[in-house]
Amino acid sequence: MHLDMDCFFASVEIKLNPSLKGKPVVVGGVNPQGKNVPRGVIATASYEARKFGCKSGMPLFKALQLCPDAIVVGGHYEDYIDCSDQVMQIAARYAPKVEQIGIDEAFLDFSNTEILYPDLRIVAEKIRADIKKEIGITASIGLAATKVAAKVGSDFNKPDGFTYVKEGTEKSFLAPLPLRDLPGIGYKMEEYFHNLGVTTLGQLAAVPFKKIENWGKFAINLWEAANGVDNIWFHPSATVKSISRSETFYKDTPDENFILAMLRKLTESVGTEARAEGYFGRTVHLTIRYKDFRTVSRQRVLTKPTNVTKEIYDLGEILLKELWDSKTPLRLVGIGLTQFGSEITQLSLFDQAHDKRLELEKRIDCLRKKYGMQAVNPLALLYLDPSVRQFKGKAFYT
Ligand code: DCP
Ligand code: CA
Repeated sequence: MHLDMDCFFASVEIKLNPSLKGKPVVVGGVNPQGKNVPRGVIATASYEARKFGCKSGMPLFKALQLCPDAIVVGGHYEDYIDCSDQVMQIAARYAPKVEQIGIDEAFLDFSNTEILYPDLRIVAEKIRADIKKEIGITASIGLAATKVAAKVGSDFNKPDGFTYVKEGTEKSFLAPLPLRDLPGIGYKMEEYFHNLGVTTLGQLAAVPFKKIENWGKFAINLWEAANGVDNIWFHPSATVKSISRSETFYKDTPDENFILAMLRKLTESVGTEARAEGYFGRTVHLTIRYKDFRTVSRQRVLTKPTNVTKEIYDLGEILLKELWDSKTPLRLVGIGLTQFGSEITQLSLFDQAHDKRLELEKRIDCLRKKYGMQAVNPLALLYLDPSVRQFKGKAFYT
């Protein structure tokens, strides 16, 4: 199942100021990473404004040309995060596994829940109703047996829509749709296929594999997706290289210091491996598991690729605090680093703090190699063993 909020930032702005309801609204201000968007570009538009052609990424002046009556709002990033958290919490009420892939969207995994939920269509409608009632904004859901069909399905009846793609009909559901309805296809790729006479997903799916093979890896992925089959894009942790660690606690605990210390310990291990392999990750993902085994994860892109433990941890801590209410006992925490690229040395020329920290951590790596992982410890690890005895005679750093 794929859940996607409708014109998300605009919906939150309308919730904050209900007098905007029913009006054309465009949002300026910030992007999904909380950064200011380039001056004058809109983040999204309400569906009333979309009727005039306004859409994400469009320069504001152009949006106002198309829709002179549009009301420009924005900047309430904290509220977008709050609403996002509430949405994900509602999803986690029903789904055993929630894989959040953006600020306003997630895949909900209902594998092996047939006995609990004989009809997932009812569950989808319950989730949408809960969101509407409790948060006051609308969501669209696509329900399908593959992620690609679910994702395209959630866009199919927007806004406030539900689309059910019966198992076995993924390919025929996708067939009449234009190429751009597939996530990941940019206008350049679309143009490339148009020149070959391929404009719909059905036409793409019908191209013989032999031919697709010659067009390269990207085309193979698209072709698989057009055939309704999940490809590498939809298995981020399974097929793309990722370094991750998780640990189930000795007993469930709501102790924040303990959980943060565990997160730090796990991140030490992730960072050490990334540095040893020479990998620089672009995305940090964090997972928590509640005592009833509900598992929730969230990921975010770093400002620049890194393998510095402290930088990975700092983002992990932010994600943990966004995802967890600091009260409900947890049984597991996990952190991972993905989306590896090559070393971007030029970047570090401008960032002395990053360089210094990397130098420190590399020295610690050397000490640990010689004297063992426990030889040098982050101070926070004391929370894992308050008796301290285990750490006697060891070195600490923060
Ligand atoms: N966003 C952004 N800049 C972009 C695209 C999106 O800042 N270029 C932000 C604003 C969106 C939010 O991320 O509200 C979610 O993005 P979506 O692509 O899901 O778009 P919307 O939720 O706005 O619209 P839709 O109803 O089509 O899902
Ligand atoms: Ca959305």
